[in-house]
Amino acid sequence: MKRMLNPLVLDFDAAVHALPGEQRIALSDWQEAIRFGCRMKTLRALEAALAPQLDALLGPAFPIFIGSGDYHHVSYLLIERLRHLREPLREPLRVVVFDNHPDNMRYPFGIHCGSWVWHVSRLPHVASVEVLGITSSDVEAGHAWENHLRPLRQNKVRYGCVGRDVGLLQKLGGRGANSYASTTELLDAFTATLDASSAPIYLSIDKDVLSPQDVHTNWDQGTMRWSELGAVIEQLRERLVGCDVTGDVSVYRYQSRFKRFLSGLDQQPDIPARQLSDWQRDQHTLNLDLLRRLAR
Ligand SMILES: [Mn+2]
Repeated sequence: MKRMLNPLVLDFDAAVHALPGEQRIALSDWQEAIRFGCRMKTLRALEAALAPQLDALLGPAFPIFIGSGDYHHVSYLLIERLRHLREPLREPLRVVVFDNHPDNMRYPFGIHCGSWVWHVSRLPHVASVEVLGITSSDVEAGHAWENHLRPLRQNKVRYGCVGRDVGLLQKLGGRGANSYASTTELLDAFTATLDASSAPIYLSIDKDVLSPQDVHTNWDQGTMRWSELGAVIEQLRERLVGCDVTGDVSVYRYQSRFKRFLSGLDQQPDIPARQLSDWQRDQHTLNLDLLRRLAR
């Protein structure tokens, strides 16, 4: 019989409804400091506050729900801490990210939800980071320069885009940048690489990769269907040494004018309260199915 996994909820923003068997850490006091982005020093302070609980919980049995995609940089802490697993990693980690954005952009003020992949690619126990399902214009034309190019040149960070022109990125040496005509082609190409190595996999899902036909998030969304992503997750699950989930939806008004300014640049849409509760209910249904698919 399949066992339901015990999820851990890092509860910054009350986006994630109660999940069966969950443990939940209340972090609303950290919302202003961490949301969207922060100094590395601030992320370290969060790490110190979480360390005792995280070390007891890290591992494949505990998918970690972080809330809105505005917190995706918390994944950096979770991946970094895998160095402290009781059973050390047998070989360097393959980090697989599903996201509508590369999350590998330049950001001079510390770390944020759009730059954390670059930080992860520099960790010594990480072999590669694949970001799959990108349909954002972040990878094209005038935005190409905003990407961290070095890990793309080294093939340490790889993009699997859908329907995007990555010609300029490739001209700049970004051989890790690829685009496919459809989600199906992208996922077929990805799953064909799975048998080539036995590297342990860390899975990070930002549900903004999904079509708005499945769920709504805080960000502009991709075209992948949950049925497609769910099937890939079932193929990966035996290899997972960790998993986190963002892309649940919440509303927040920053006290900091600086953060209001930065997040305004990204044109996140306003979400009416009524719509928010409907969207969170749909997200909850999907989260339950995700837990079923992760269970072994
Ligand atoms: Mn993300």
